[in-house]
Amino acid sequence: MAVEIGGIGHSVKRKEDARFIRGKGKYVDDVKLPGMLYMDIARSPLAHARIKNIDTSKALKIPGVVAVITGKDLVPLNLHWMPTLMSDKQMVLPTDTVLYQAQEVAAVVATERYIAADGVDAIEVDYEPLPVVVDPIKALQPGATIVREDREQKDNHIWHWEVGDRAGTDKAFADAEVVVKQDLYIPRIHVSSIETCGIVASFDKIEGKLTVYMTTQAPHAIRTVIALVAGHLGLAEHKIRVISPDIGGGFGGKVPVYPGYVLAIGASVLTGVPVKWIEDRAENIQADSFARDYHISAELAAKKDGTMQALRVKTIADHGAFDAAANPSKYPAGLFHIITGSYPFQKSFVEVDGAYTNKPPGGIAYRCSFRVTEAAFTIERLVDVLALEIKKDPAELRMQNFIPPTAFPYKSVLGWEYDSGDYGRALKLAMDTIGYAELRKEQAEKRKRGELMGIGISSFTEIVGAGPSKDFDILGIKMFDSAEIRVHPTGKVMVRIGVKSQGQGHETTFGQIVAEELGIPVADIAVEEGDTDTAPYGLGTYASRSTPVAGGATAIAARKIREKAKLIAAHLLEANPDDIEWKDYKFQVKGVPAKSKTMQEVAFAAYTNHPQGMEAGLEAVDYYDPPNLTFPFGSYICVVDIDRGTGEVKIRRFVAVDDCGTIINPMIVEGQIHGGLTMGLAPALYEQITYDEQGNIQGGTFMDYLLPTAMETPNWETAKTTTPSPHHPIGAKGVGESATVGAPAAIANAVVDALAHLGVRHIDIPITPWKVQKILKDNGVAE
Ligand code: MCN
Ligand code: CUN
Repeated sequence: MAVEIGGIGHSVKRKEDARFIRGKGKYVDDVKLPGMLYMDIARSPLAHARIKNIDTSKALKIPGVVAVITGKDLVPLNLHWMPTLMSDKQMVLPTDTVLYQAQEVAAVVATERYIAADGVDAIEVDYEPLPVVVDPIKALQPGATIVREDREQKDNHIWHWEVGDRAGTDKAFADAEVVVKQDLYIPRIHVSSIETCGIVASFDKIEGKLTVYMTTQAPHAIRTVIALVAGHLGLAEHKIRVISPDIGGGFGGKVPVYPGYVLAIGASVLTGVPVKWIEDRAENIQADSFARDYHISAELAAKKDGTMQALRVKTIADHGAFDAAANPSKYPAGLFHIITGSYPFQKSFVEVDGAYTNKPPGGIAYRCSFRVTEAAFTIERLVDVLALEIKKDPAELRMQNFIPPTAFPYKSVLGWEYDSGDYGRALKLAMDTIGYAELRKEQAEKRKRGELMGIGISSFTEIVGAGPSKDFDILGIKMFDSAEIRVHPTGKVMVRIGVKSQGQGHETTFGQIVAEELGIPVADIAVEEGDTDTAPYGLGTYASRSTPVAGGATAIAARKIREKAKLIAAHLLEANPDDIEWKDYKFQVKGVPAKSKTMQEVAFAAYTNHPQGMEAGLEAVDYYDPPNLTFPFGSYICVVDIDRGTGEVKIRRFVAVDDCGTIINPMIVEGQIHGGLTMGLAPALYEQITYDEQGNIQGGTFMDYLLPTAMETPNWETAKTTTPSPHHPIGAKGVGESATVGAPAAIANAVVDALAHLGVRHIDIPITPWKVQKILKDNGVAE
């Protein structure tokens, strides 16, 4: 019975894969509308320059070029600047100054994609170079080149944010028996989704209606923002339809609004013809928002026996030229204050300062619900630094300090209330699975022979599922989420939700939630997302919030349907509703299993034979505002071998134990973890974007920006524990980012562990062969 339903806990095959693996997905670039024009964008070769003149005459002479748009053209429309999600503003097109390399300078609209590109090549811009500042620490010093001359404040400081008890923490440090300190740089990296960003904007001049197909993770929020920003041009919210079709990976990179989107919409409104803009790969990696770029200085105070007492963290956040990060309004540094992690610190203080530099906007939440990756990496690295300092096994040190399972719900010193957890169980399972004790013995023997082997642990705590709406909003729009369920007369179901999959499998898993609640086979349930004309209002998919928030809405909406269905069942069974129970996916008269009705029978009756006085139909809507976030966690153990000749790090084994509460679809969760682990491996060993002194990007192509391929990716071994969330309607926590958050520290800790006997305490990621080989050479152990 249960197998046929395909409810919660079943590895139902992904419905969406039927089209994806046949190449039949429908992405933005598959949208082709009659008369459609194509847009391409001219970009600045310089990181900071005055624009003396833009000559568009040659471009306009190219046959097929319809229009060239510059900043000056946008001024009368008041569209040359746009608000960012972080209450900053960002240039759509510059009128006089460019602030980073690859910034948009002009747009060309043409009858063909390649003619638009020729038009871009023919635009002549006269630049006068200005001094460049790329280092946020230098940017904050007095006398530094000012990036944002448009601001009243004449320096590069964006904001200061702090949380915790400064004086109490200072005192705890002054009194501490042991203090360890570590500076860490978590480099700028870039989301590299298979699909780049794109839009087809189609403005119908007669109806006054704008339809936008767009690679966005949050279609409803985009609709509202368009209405707020372009309302003065006559675009009202009921005449704006945003459709987020299939998306080839978002990972946080498709949350912000990029100038290209605005330009394509503007071009369609002006021409009355559909306009398509599809970013190319180089534009995507060079100009779109970046992640991380945190300069952290962290200190941990403890007793001699290893009892952790206090944490003190100071950070400089490089946001590039505009603060276009996608954080909830209240938290400019995201949820960085989850940094106390899995440990019951008594005192903590965290401060972050944002800085402008001549670089593209940074600070997006790349697979890390708002700076959680930075936080988890810092604390899990710091715990290992402490272990080295007091000469204690890092597993033992963690076990000694973990917040005990009996302490949940646990209120952290920096203000979070962790819903549930059992950290010791997860670490023990990881240790047993990998054979930790044996590995330590092997390592000791190898060390005697001069061989380099390391074991690294990361026991992270995640924080996902924004809302609750009292604390979480974007530009004032509260973070709740929604579901609307309609049961048709023949017992088939349509589910519409306010979030939007970018590959996470929502069509399958949200169907499974409804299947479980209504006893209708998952095959009979269609799930639709991403069309603002049909889906209920929601805040979209990021921060692993779909399951915690829209998942809650889906379960509750289904339960509302079941409540009504019960009354109809009682009517059909000629019984008192109080005598009806929901059992084995059916309504039964208590104690008389033979007298029962299925949900399908009830659905038919809802339209053909419903009780007198009751409304016909069987549908429900729920807007769910979660009481709290969910706190998934895990323990990862990584074993590395290091080649003394090349400095290459080889991951021999990697065991990942994850706990995301109740699991809806184990196969999908495992897939999320595999993908997430590879995205954690990437910054640990390979990926980094750097800039030279002139602000030229050094990692602007996949020749220089190293994505791990199947060759570099080890065989991930996964296992799980299940600690349900006590407040979530089905006990589920989010999981989409856990592995990316947890993996980098396990890998870095393993490498440091392999080299610890040489006096190594820390290596900044990415840990490249070059960095390792230098350590080996400096210590005379290179082969
Ligand atoms: N799931 C489950 N049981 C749970 C938790 C989740 O079966 N206890 C399932 C969900 O139903 C969903 C998937 O796992 O099908 C991920 O769920 P969730 O953790 O709620 O995350 P979201 O759906 O909100 O996805 C967002 C998350 C984020 S923020 C990034 S970044 C990321 C990630 O998902 N981007 C992805 N995974 C991605 N996977 C793909 N293929 N593409 C992306 O762009
Ligand atoms: Cu943290 S990236 Mo995801 O939130 O889209």
